[in-house]
Amino acid sequence: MNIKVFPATGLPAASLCAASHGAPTTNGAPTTEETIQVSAKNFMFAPASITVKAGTTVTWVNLDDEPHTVFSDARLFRSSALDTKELFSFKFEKPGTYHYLCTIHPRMLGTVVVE
Ligand SMILES: [Cu+2]
Repeated sequence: MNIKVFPATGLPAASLCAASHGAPTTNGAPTTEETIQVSAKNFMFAPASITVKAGTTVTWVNLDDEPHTVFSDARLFRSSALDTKELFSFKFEKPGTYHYLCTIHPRMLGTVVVE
């Protein structure tokens, strides 16, 4: 038996994805909400040292075939073991200098300076 399926016509195209922060249309103009990506690759964090503004979210991505972690010296944040292509994010609210490492490969060191 055929069941008649009504095509979903007449629905408005998904309403404009409301940009959560009224970013100007200028391409690439950063607002106060920024995301910076750091990769873990070849057993190094790259870039190993970054400087960001307070309120910036830093996202680490593991591009190696080995698991890595992101572990703050000050225990401000710690990821679980990230498999290939897995992400870990942390939002830096307070200015300061934050050192971190990979607990599996402690020679992997990185620094986030928050201004
Ligand atoms: Cu590692």
